[in-house]
Amino acid sequence: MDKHTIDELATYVLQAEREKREIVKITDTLYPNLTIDEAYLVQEELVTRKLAEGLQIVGPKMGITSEAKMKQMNVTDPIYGYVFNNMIVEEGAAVSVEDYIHPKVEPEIGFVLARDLEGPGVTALDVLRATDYVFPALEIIDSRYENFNFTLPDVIADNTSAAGAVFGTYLRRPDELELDVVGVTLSINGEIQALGAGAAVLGNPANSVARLANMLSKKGEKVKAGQPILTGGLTAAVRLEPGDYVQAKYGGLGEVSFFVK
Ligand code: OOG
Ligand code: MG
Repeated sequence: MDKHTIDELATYVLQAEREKREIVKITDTLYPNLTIDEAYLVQEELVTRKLAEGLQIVGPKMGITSEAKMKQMNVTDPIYGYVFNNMIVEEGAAVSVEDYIHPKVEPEIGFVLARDLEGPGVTALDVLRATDYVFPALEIIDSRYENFNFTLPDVIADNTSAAGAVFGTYLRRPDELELDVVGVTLSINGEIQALGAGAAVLGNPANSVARLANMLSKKGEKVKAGQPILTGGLTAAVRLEPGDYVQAKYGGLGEVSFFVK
């Protein structure tokens, strides 16, 4: 794929994000044969441009790591993208639906590492030993594509629908919990909309961080100490509406919430 096409596709997706409007997915007509590797080149270009605008990467995110998400999105492999500083929502704060296209929310378990992890060959055990703490999180996703309908290359090129993140402040050492059996409920205005457990994410969310390290190693990159890492939705994502009070509660890992107006 030539540089001109990479630039064109990055512009296509970035403009939709900026103008908060849906676009037809890339693989429909613009570039039907987009491969996964090419899609990551488009994502890299998009990240480079955001950095050039003065935005900062807060941390990486994994996506499509659970059966619930694979089924909901009709795609089958984990992917990664990046959360930027302008996407951060304070715990307990309010977001406006007008700042998004068709936002959804999903509960996740976050990790912060005490030391860098470099693949290949990183295991869940390596991750747990390198982890400083885990924390509860809510991710706001907002695919730029019509009806949240996309193929794997499309969603990779769209920075994996990244749009918002609320990081809870309840921190736990990973050995204080059995992460696979940490339960979670996602409720809106007090009504449970979805529920799950840590094992929904590749058997254990630590596997998701290992997978990230191993995927990044193909580009000569590593998972960095100190950055919050989102390991992927534990449940299917739920559409946000004005008036929503969104709360995720975890077994042994506290809770995290925000409002929608
Ligand atoms: C893609 C983003 C997936 C997750 O946690 O699975 C993701 C999407 O569903 O739009 O963030
Ligand atoms: Mg997610």
